[in-house]
Amino acid sequence: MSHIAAGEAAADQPSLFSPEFSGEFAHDLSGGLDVAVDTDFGTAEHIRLDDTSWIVHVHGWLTGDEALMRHLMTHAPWEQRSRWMYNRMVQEPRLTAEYPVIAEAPHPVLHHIADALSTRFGIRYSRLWMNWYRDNTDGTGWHADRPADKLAEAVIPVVSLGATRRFLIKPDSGGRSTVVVTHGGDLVVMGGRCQKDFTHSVPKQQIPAGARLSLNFSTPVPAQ
Ligand SMILES: O=C(O)CCC(=O)C(=O)O
Repeated sequence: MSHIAAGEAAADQPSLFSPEFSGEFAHDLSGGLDVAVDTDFGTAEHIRLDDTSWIVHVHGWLTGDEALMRHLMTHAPWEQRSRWMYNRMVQEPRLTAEYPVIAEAPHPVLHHIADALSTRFGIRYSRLWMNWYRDNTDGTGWHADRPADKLAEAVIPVVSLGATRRFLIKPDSGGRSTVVVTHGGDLVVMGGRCQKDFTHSVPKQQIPAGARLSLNFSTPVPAQ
């Protein structure tokens, strides 16, 4: 793992949702939640995985993550999903909720988080799926994200709310995992060929952890 660049904290930067922001978004976009994002991405840490794959870890990108987490826990359409594992159906060790069309998500804060990410990365993020890791015994196994794994390259932003967890990514061809420790409010962006040449996971762990939500933004179909 090599760090290409590390930005400085941008605590004083006005953000899309902050009351001091005096631009065209000065009206309340947060829908009553005390949530803000750093539209300068000032705390971005760039992690180069190989020549064609990268991660950007933006520390504390979103403030007010606990308030947003509580709101989503109460209002999002959470499901307990099951899947076949070998020859039996097992419950996934997490809850999942999806907004296939973010524009239809009930809370405006989600639209504006998507807009901030779309502006930054030049990709129209119109779809959101969310994971709720109830505690340290929940997790996500090694996988690449669909449908982004059909593309040669993709840029997938994931916002963490709540408890600190470990996000791991490793080359398909073998080799060591890169560990990114995500705190509530952090943004982790997987870019380049991460969905082609790497798999990622959020492992279950022995160390106790409270609830964590991850907000995963994507495009509806693979863009050409
Ligand atoms: O929770 C995370 O940080 C990643 C989630 C993920 O990889 C997925 O849902 O596909």
